[in-house]
Amino acid sequence: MSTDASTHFTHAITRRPAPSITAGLRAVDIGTPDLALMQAHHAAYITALRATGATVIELDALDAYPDSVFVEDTALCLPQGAVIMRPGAPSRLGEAAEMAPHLAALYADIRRIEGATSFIEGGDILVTGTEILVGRSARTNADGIAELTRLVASWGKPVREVHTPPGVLHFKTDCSLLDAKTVLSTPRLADSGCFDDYFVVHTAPGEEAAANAIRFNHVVIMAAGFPGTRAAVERAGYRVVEIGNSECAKLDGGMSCLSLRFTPAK
Ligand code: CIR
Repeated sequence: MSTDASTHFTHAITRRPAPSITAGLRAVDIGTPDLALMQAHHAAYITALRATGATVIELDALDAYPDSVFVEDTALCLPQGAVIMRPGAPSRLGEAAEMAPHLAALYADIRRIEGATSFIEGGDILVTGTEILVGRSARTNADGIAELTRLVASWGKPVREVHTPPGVLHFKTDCSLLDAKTVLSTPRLADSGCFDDYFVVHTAPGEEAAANAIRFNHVVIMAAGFPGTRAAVERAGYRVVEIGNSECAKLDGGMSCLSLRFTPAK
């Protein structure tokens, strides 16, 4: 496995799930999340991140924002600096400003998506070894992508716009980076051709929900319960850690959504 900056990080930020999580956004109502079980899964997730040697910052719950446990959507963190997003879900817009001071404490260079018509969420952004893929979705629009492209133009990786499959919340709902040039993807997303320049490990049939994983230092953290996909990732040479995701899944959330992962510039 490589030690590329796109897969190796010194820091992660998480936020504790709030009691209001029961009011979190969901595409289809398949049941109310159980806060206690979500807290247990969240604690196991943080333990897995810390076990890699990273510093994990745990922010307090924000009851005013039911989806605020899904911190990934609030920012894009690159080695050179961080960009504060403008979430496309109105109930989540204020979460970005809540994250900004925590990143400002770690990064000298903080930039912001500010345009009134610009919307973009971190779940639509996959940073690989060579580029920044941004999926247009119900949450991320052309103006948001254009603004991000301008903001990161001097940071070394080009932005490439891609498309999130219809009915899928975020681009990364359906894919994850395994190493600088290798992705885990659902066949429906890979079939769009967006990963033609990458090695692709496919999710197993019926296990599309396993696609949202994270490569974090020497491990791949995956949602529990997808044995076919786990086996494919292990066959490709990766060490897998499984975390329960039953409660976040009720809100269309997965492993990537629960953290910002980064190595801040000094
Ligand atoms: C939402 O609909 O915004 C949340 N219920 C789930 C956000 C998941 N975030 C992510 O995939 N990055």
